[in-house]
Amino acid sequence: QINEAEVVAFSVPSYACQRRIALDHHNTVLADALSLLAENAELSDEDGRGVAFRRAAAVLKALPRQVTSMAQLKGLPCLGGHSLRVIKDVLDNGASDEVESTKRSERYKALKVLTGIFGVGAKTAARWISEGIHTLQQLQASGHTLNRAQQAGLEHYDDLNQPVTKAEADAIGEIVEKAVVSVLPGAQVTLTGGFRRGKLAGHDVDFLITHPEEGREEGLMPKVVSWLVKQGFLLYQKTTRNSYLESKDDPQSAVRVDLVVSPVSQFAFALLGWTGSKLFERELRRWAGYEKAMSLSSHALYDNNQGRYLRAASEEEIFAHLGLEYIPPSERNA
Ligand code: DCP
Ligand code: MG
Repeated sequence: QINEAEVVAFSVPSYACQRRIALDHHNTVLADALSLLAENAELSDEDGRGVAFRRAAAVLKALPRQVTSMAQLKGLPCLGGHSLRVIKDVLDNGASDEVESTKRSERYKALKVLTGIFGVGAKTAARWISEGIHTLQQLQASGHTLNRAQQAGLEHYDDLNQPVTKAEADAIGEIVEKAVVSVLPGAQVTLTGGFRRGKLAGHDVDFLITHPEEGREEGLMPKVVSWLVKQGFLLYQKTTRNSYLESKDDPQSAVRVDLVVSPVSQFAFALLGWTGSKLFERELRRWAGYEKAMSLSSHALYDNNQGRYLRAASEEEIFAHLGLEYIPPSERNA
């Protein structure tokens, strides 16, 4: 006998940037299942499906208790039919057939292995798979010419796929700090990305660099890079941002590092834009566009109605411009 009054449906705001999502939450099993399907969609170059699963996972992460019945999910945003089927499967059977068979599929495994190479994206991996290449050995035997980033990525494959710990991130932060102040005294380095959100491990270490005097940061990136190269640290640089470091004392260990330089007038936007999570960022931009007629980037915020850029010296001011409650980095883990 079902007592309807006992089923308390949860309530969650529509946009992930309106929710506080800490690293620890109450629905890890369900969120992990949906995240795996999101990852598989992203690896298959189906970003729309990927975002749909990410949004569904982020709703579950925001719930105040563990989900035990489908009835609790009534009225929640972002839960489409596909996500609901996966959730039901997990609640009924302890696991989802679709998730388990995806994990076991040759295609998913090959996509993981190949995109694990620094410089290889979903499209390249898919092309190789269509040629029957599923492993690093098969890739090497195929005679494909890899670009410089990919060659380096292959050479340091194991290192670059090893999660970076917070301790390593801090050690690298000291090196970057030293490089930056050596080439531009007074410049400031801020840890962004997952580590700023409180994660204890990450796939890379993200830093944002600025100088309190506008304009002084110009031309800083190449100088920082050449300082690091001279010290024997920097192995390879892909673009102005993606790069990775190799430790001088231990040539075996390589770590991905992302460096971003921002003029101080844009610093708050860059800080907000590079702290993540990726879904949180996407939702902030969606909120800005759809709800406020504003365009947000990691450089600026433009108000389409007023026809002007809105200045901000802090993340708090940007949230205020957007009409959102301030969410601290540790609760942006959507
Ligand atoms: N970012 C973004 N969109 C992208 C890439 C990055 O919004 N396509 C922003 C949000 C990310 C931040 O940059 O959180 C850093 O990118 P990472 O890929 O390093 O993401 P995280 O640091 O969050 O994760 P990890 O711990 O795996 O490094
Ligand atoms: Mg990161």
